[in-house]
Amino acid sequence: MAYLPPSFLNFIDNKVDAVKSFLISNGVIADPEKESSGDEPKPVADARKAVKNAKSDVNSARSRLTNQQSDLEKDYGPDSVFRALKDTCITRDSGEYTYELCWFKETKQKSKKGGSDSKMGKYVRFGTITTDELSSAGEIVAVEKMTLEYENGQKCWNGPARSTTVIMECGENDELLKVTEDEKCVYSMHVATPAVCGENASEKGEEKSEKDEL
Ligand code: MAN
Repeated sequence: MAYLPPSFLNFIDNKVDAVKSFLISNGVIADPEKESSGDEPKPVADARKAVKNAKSDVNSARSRLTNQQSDLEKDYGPDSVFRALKDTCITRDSGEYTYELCWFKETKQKSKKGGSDSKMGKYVRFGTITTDELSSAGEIVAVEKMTLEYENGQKCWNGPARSTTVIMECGENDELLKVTEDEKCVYSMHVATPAVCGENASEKGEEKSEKDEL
């Protein structure tokens, strides 16, 4: 540029400065003086905000996906017939506590006297239990029932982490029939639910014998 007259260079410099301040005042480029104060031009701030929002949308979509994936891995029984019970809870008052069963989630012992709640376990898997029962014909018969196992609840003082076996029988409505503490901090919840009607081996047997009688 040595061959250009200094006055022309000055003229160019002034023009560049004028264009720059025009662009800065219209928010097209960032003002280098303002940059350090953290005061961004509006379009830059807007773009940054949009990126931040998009990132948080991606994160929440990712966490929804993770939740749905772990839900798909959860055991909802044969043909997932129990999935409809998910996110519902039933309760029953018994003695000084209200017991709560949240299907496929957790069981709780809630104090009625203002004491703290005890978590009685988190849902882990299906199981079965065989009990002796008196049949309508007056005979003792072995009845197999489906169970839901809840483990790793609040630790019992001088004992194990609380756990619950939910023993299911066929009934018209979801109902918590009885809660027992079989050993210290090992609980059983007896529940009625339409979800197991026709599922338990014994109930299939009963259906069959009823039909045989007809
Ligand atoms: C609480 C309740 C009882 C349990 C005792 C054990 O009182 O959870 O069911 O037996 O703690 O200390």
